[in-house]
Amino acid sequence: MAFNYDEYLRTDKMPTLWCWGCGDGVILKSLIRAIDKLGWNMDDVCVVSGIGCSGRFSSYINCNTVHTTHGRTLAYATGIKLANPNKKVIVVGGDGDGLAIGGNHTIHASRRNIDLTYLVINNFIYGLTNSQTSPTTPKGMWTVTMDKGNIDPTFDACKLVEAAGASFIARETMIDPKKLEKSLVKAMEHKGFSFVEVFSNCHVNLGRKNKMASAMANLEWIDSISIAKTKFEMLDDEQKIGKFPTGVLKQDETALEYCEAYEKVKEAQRTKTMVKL
Ligand SMILES: Cc1ncc(C[n+]2csc(CCOP(=O)(O)OP(=O)(O)O)c2C)c(N)n1
Repeated sequence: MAFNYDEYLRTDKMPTLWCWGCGDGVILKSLIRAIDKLGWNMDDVCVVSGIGCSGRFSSYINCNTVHTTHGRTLAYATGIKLANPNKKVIVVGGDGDGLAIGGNHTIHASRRNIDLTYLVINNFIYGLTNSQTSPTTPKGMWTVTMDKGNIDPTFDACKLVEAAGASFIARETMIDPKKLEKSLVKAMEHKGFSFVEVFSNCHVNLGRKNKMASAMANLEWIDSISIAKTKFEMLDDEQKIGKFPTGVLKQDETALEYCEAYEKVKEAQRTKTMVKL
């Protein structure tokens, strides 16, 4: 039987505001199927999103939702989770939202290991505001703010959160929504901070002046820079340049989760002792 997405969507908000061929809808469907697979009750789920095209996730998914300010998703989500440790909190944002204006929150949520799943939709550009350079825009590409070609070095989000201490890290592409769904299931099952970066297309704002103005052309480029982790590891250093490994890149189930650490603070307060970690 066909999967009934409508059960999980605010159908009165359809059609979406996303451009034709945008990856955001495919990613939303992967997220919904992953939640369905886990059998979660939508009353227990909270989706927090920022500002941007990716920010529309909280408008379309039918559960508890918060559409927050640009770059501040993780701050809101941290508060929501600490006050409701039994609820499932999923955060969605763009590369601009999570790596530029919200980059600091991404570092500290990773460091604290709070039990949130953070889905960063990396379309390599500021989509909603029409093509400004983001921290992941490849060098040399046209943007409205660098119309002679981007000179800023490109940023690897997965390496950043690894250095900051995230206990679960995955990277997938919108080209393989089933694989994305599987990684999302693992991320959401993980106890601690799980970071999932998804490469997605924005053929309208990234592609239009970078010779990939169709969704297919943009996805072909994404395919050319993405490579399964096991194959990536077999490449020599020179071959690795400009390529990004996909799949689950890190999974550590032993790190202390932040809500559990906070319970220890409450216990120390009750017993007037120092926290025992
Ligand atoms: C504090 C603040 N600064 C700037 C903006 C304008 N703004 C809205 S969305 C956005 C960037 C969107 O890009 P990204 O986060 O990559 O998400 P996408 O639209 O590509 O999904 C910006 C700069 C804003 N809303 N608030």
